[in-house]
Amino acid sequence: MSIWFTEELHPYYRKGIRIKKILADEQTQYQHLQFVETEFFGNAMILDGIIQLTERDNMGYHEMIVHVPMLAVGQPKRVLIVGGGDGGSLQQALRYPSVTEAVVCELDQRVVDLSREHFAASFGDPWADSRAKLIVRDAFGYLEENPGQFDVIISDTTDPIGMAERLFSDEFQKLMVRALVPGGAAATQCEQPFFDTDLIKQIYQSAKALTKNPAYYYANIPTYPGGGIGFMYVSNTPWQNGLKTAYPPGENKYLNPEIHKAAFALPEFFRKELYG
Ligand code: SPD
Repeated sequence: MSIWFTEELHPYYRKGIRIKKILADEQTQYQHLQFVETEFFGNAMILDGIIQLTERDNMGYHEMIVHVPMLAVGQPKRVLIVGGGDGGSLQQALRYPSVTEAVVCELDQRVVDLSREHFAASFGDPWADSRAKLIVRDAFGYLEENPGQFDVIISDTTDPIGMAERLFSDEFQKLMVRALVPGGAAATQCEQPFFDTDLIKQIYQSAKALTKNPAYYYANIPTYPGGGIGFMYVSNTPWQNGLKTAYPPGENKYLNPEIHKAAFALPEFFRKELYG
């Protein structure tokens, strides 16, 4: 027997995946956390009814959110991942031999614990790397206390609902940019052009007021609404610098030079909305 899981992030749009087995289902201090074994996408993590990642299609998300800013910077040493308790971004960031420390600032320890158990086949155990440092707390306070510290910041968050709404605010972007070293780069989870146009415009405007070269880019992820998700690149360093940088050791499953460039090409309706 199999069960359909239906996600309704937007009240006018639904998508579903078929599930073989529920692996974990608990209410943590912060959220409803579920791990399921799906029929096609491997294991998946669901938070408050929204799919966060699956083993089969997470590579587009994690490779793009991590490597675009990392490659632009060139030799990143200190990296901060905001959220990211599942370990997918951490695994990608640790591929760089130049990285001396990768800090993950995650609010919910249970996300880390259960991801270690249910995503081990895909991510190994990046937490066992001596360069990985887990800080279980709200990212705002941590950013406030760490100005000018990071070569790269990855904001690997849930959708802007409830507690996570603040992570899409102007105030957050200011703190994030302040926490970068000069020439550092950030990438933030930045939703879907069709469904979230106004939010993305607002984030772009605030990134533009703070840095010289912000840009929006996109990746295909079948299990996210609309079949994909975008990211805001936030930096004074142009993202194009990364096109000349060699990839770190290890295998890319999504990113290649053509995808890197093409990810910044936007459909005309959205390009006009965003860049005028
Ligand atoms: N609508 C789903 C957006 C999920 C973004 N967060 C993914 C976390 C993966 N590390």
